[in-house]
Amino acid sequence: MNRVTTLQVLFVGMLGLAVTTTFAASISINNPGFESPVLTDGGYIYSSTSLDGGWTNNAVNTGNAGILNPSSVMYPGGSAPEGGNVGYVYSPASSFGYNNLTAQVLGTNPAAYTVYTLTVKVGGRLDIGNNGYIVRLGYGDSIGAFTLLAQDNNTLAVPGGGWVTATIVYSNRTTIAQPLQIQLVAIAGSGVGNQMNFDDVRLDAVSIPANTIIPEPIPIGNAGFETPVEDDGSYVQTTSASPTVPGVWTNNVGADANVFNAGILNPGTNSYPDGKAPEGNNIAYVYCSTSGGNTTDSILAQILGTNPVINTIYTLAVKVGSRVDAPNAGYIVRLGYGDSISNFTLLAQDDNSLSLSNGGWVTSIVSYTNLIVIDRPLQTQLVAKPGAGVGNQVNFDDVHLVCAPYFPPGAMIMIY
Ligand SMILES: [Ca+2]
Ligand SMILES: [Ca+2]
Ligand SMILES: [Ca+2]
Ligand SMILES: [Ca+2]
Repeated sequence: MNRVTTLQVLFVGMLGLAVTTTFAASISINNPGFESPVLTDGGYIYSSTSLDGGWTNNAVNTGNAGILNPSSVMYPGGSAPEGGNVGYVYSPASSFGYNNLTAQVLGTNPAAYTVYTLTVKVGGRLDIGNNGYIVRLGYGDSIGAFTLLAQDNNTLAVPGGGWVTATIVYSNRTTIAQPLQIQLVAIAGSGVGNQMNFDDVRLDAVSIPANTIIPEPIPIGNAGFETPVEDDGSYVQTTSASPTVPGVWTNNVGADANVFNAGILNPGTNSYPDGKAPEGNNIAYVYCSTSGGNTTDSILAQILGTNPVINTIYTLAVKVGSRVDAPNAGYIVRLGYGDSISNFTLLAQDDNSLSLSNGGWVTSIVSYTNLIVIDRPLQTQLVAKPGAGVGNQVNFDDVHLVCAPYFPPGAMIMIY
């Protein structure tokens, strides 16, 4: 029997779950609150390899992860968010640039058309500093054989002596014949005793209809500007000898007098509250000061590895920020195509539609529905407009591009 139906484009994932759900099933996690073994207040265990209850370390530094019953020196009242114990991961100065972690391989494989929600409590001790966290959901039967599905790379500021809840939502399209794996990471820092704590790990799964259209991410190199690793307050900039930002970003240095018009920065407390990036530890800066010789827009661009596909909706999302200690004259986020900055055809842009507040971040979203064949690569451009004032710049972070099939209004799709 033939059946005629209309498919609807449902943006799940980046734009949130837009389908009616039935119920969430919890996926079993061993020792999810690190309550085994029972420890006295202030007590801890550690291991260079495995911990009680299924957690395994990457074992680069002996003792880099363990289980802890925090004392009142570490957290107010010596309490944990759940039970009495928490997990800890330690990434000391000696491992700067290398992040230690603890991981658990679960007994369940990723299922098709399933939305996974992972929540983890993340804490920072009062008596020891931290350089941020990463919570990862992926698959693979060992730490060395891990494939990332989604992560929260230090998007939340963790207060000393306090806890936040990291939440990852991932919509999975196809069955994967390897087990789910959770990784809890402490980002290495130059501080002594650099450590993150974790607790109350939960993973829920919800089935969604098998005709749900889940947008596909388009790979963007160095999308969070985390390469190279920079210490707090330090940066790398372009030079006349190397007119590109590390990774695959390129600037328009040939277009104006100032070659130092873009770079990568780990913001210090002088430029953003808590010295925090929206994602990870680094951000991009694009600098366009008329006092520095810039008279045209400064552009940081990436030419992507795919051409625009016909009948496809593209959605680009970029965090845009303004430093406390530097002026800005506005930003532009562009989606287009072309194999160089000068050979660029605009498809859609956000030309400074959001107001930037000093020390704050907004999310610029650019959407474009492509209905024609284009035989040149997609390109994204992050722009700072020229302005007076020393240090005139805009900052960018966490660049995401997804695509989904477009069905014209009223399109009838034959399903047999
Ligand atoms: Ca606990
Ligand atoms: Ca305690
Ligand atoms: Ca970043
Ligand atoms: Ca910082």
